[in-house]
Parts: sequence; C-alpha cells; structure tokens
Amino acid sequence: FMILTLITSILAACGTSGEKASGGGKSSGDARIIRAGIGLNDKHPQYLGLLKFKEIVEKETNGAIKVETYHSSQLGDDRAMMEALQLGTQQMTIPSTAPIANFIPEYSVYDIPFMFPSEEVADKVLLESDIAKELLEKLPDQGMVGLAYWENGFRDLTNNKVAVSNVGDFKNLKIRTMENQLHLEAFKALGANPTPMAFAELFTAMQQGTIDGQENPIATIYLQKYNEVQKHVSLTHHVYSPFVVLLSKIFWDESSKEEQDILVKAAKEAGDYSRKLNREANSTYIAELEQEGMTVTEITPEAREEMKAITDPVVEKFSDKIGKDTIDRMRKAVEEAGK
Ligand code: TK8
Repeated sequence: FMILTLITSILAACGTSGEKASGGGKSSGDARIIRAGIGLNDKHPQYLGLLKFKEIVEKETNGAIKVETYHSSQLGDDRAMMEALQLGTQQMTIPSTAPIANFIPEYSVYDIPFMFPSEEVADKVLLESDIAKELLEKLPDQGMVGLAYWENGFRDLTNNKVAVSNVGDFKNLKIRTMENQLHLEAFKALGANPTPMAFAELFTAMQQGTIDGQENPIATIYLQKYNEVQKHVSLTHHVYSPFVVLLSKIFWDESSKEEQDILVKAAKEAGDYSRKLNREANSTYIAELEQEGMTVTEITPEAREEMKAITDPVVEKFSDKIGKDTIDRMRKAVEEAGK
C-alpha cells in the first residue's frame, strides 16, 4: 500500500507537468507555453496581430495555454525560427512564404511576380481556395503546422540611388532579397545586383551602404524607419507576400482537439485584425514617407508589364521545382477570384 501511495503521489507531482515540458512548451505552473517570435518590430500589424492571438488563446483556454511574444527577430530570423519549431525549442513563428520555400519548394508559387492583381483577389485565394489550403497541409511533413495565412502585403522597392520608374532603372542596383532563389533570379533578370540576406541584418546593411536598397511592403518601410537610410520608394507591387502562422508540430500534437480548434480560430481572427490594420494605415504611411523626404514613384501599367515580361522566363525556369500543376491551379484560383 505504501509503495502504491508513493508511486501515486510521484505521478501526481510530476506526471502532467513533466509530460507537458517534453514538447518544448515549457511548463509554468499548470500552463503550457507558446514562445512566439516574429521578425518585425512591436509597431507592426504583425505584432499587434500576435498580441490579439495571445489574448484570444489565453482567454479561450482559460489560461491552459500561455503565449509569450518576441518581436524584432529576438528569437532569430525566419529560417532559424522555423528550424527551432522543427526541433520543438520554439513553438510559433510567422514568416513570409518566401523563406518557407527553402523547406517546401511549392511555396515559391507565391514568389511568382505579379501573381495577385489585388488584395481582394489575394484574400479570396488565400482564405478560400483549395490550393492555398493544400499548401498549408504540406507543412506537417516538415514538423510544422500552418494555422492560417496572414498578410505581409504587396512588396515595393526602396533604394538610395535612383527613383526607379521602369526596368532600365534596376541596372546594377545592389538589392537585398529575401533568402529565396526565385526572388534572387528575378532581380538578376531585371538587371539588379541582388544579395540574399536575413531580414534582421537589413537595416544595418542599408545604413552602412553595403547595399543600395531592398523591397518590402509599405508598412515595413515606414514602421522600421527605412526612410532614415533610404531616399526613394517605388510602388512596384511586384510580389504579394503572405505570412503563414506556423506552430511546432510537437506542440500541436500535444494539444487536445479542443485546444487545436481554439488555436486555429484564434489565428484566423487575429489574422483578420492584423490585415485590417495593415490596410487602413497604408496611404497614411505613404504620405508620411514623402513628408520625411522620400521620393514616392508610381509605376505605370506598361512598366509593370515590362517587368513581368522580363521575369516570366525565370518563373518558367522554376516551374518544375514548384510543380506545373501547383502553378496552374494557383493561376486558376486567381482567375476565379477575380470574376
Ligand atoms: C519578417 C520577414 C519580412 C520579409 C523579409 O520576419 O524578410 O523581407 O518581408 O517581413 O518575413
């Protein structure tokens, strides 16, 4: 009897919390912890969305899951954080789709220049299409679970040399690209001199002049204060970058069905919130950048067509890697959404 009591009390004392600690979600009291890290700073709608996610999850699980939030690449860059999710040493991150392509090549379908014509079409495709959903379903094989798509947004070009308005202006510009082969090749084709680099190193590289420019959505350009180190912004809108809310599969598998449902629902709600903030502020940010002394250059539809024609062969070169079927289905979804 004594031995049984002893065993029972040992189990009671360390059983549940010990088990919970095993997935990397360290225990704190009774709660399981999601350590969530992002690349952008605490002003960005990505972080405000993450705070919303935290609020919903903690409330709906009655504190059984706690979310610790880290911004500004405090836990590492997109690639490092995804690797930490695979190992279970971190539970959540929200990268752009471009670095995900290093793990799952099909994700480069989102890197195809000028794939999405508008935010409305992007919403319909990302939130409703089968192909977008199937891309999320490829993540568990890589040790990650995709909870939802969020918005980074249409990418625009900044630099220190020239007010880029058409293809000829890219010549020899040292542009930082994301760590993504298709982006790199596309900028080469445009005549630029691109270098892939982690987001966390970007500001310093611009400040020190090791690169002339970069490309990111307006919210990033404004909120990360790129106007302090860049003179020109061109509204190229060359790629629409989605974010994907990623959870470590280890943490996911340790969650109950009810908790999993809460995590997905919270990611979707927080995504809607973040997307709305991102769009509301856009025109204000452009005006502010101009006020801070940047030149803002619109791109004509003709110039955009020319950029597309130059990058199309690059897409062709990547089509086996991405999968022709994936590209076709994405194009169809875009077409359908535009009707
Ligand atoms: C933030 C990145 C960033 C992306 C980039 O973690 O690297 O330029 O646009 O927002 O995912």
